[in-house]
Amino acid sequence: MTGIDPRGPRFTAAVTLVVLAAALLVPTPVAVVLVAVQALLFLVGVTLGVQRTPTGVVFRLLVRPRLAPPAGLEDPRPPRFAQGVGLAFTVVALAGYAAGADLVAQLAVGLALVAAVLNAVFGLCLGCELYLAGLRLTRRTAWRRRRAPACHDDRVTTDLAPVPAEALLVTVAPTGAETAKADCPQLPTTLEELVATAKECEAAGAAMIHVHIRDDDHRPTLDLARLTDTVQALREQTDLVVQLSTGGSVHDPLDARLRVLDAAPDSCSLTMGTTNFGDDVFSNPWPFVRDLYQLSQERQVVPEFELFDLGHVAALGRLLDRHGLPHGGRVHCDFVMGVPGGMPGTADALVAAVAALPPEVTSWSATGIGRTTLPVALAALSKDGHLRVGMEDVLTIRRGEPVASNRQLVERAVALGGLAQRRPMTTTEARALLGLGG
Ligand code: KMH
Ligand code: ZN
Repeated sequence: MTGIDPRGPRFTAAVTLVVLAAALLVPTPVAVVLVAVQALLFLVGVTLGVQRTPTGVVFRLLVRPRLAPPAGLEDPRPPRFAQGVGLAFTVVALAGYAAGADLVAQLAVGLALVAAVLNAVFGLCLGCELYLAGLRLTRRTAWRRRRAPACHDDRVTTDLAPVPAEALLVTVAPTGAETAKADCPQLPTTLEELVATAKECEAAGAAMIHVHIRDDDHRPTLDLARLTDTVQALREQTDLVVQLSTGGSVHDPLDARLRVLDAAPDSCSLTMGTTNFGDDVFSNPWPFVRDLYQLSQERQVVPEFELFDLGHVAALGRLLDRHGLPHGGRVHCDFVMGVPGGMPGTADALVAAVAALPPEVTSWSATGIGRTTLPVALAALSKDGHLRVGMEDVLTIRRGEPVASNRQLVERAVALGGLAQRRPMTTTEARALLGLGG
């Protein structure tokens, strides 16, 4: 789904305002013609989308080129629904005129006019609000009806192949940006090491890889050429879903983190707010979150929303409300728990966070940092969630014993999943889960 410039529907509403206001001022025979024309315009909006109405086309060809780029793009479905509401009012008006009930007709035109004024003048689209309210209501009902409230497929987009509930997505986060190679020589920091790890982890049951890269001195980098080479190498040598980190390290500037999408990964991480990160701050101000999200929509990169705190869960709801669904129509998020400064890595915190997820969410995974890795994994499985594991998040396999390899962590996640009667998801299923077409 491609987003649209929100000023287009507003322009269309302004034209509607003029047509409907005129219909209230002219004699009935002329009013009937005007309302019929407006009904036809609404019909086009419903069938083809508001951006393809004659006014939408005029906006795109003549108005938009004279304006600054939009602050963001919007989901075209709510305004399309609003066109349907407008159509209903104009049909009622035409029926009123036909029945000689001019007052009823004028009332219907008047109500449609009020909606057009609110949209054109104040940017408030009542039909869109109605659409979103309906969406929330139906999804909440579906959510409650589900035996397992956790994840999977049928709440948002029923047009994509469902993924069996027993399939467990295992994401491997093999490197991270916060551990030094000198402290952990088995950390994969070169491209060769990363690809070797990725292949091993895929064979062990991982279906997605969350990638941070390092420079020749093993330090975190967001160098675009390296990122592009990494995506290409992972695509050539594995079938894993390739997710690039846009979090980078706590020291990376926001503009460099935005540029990560230039490497065209399948997926990108997208953290929903700022978090204290030990002694540092992992900065994610709202404008950055919004810009990164809109860029992901434009570039058709599927985001994984990283949620370090309960406030991030609320922010995700706000983002989806304001800017629509991600590319692909699925909403996948990952709880990163136990970061010093974020939510604790406990079953209680996970239950609270899952309960607060917006209804648009179609799947989620969880990872616990350090010693919270096992409690979080077990709690996630008990809530039918998916798992992220890897040396980005934990460096010991048990108390006092360093992790030997990422494969070891993936194998453990697969074994835990097996106890919960979940089998590792294939990469094809992972693509379906995440809304990665093809
Ligand atoms: N390295 C952390 C500060 C992400 O990859 O998107 C941020 C992080 C999140 O790892
Ligand atoms: Zn990361």
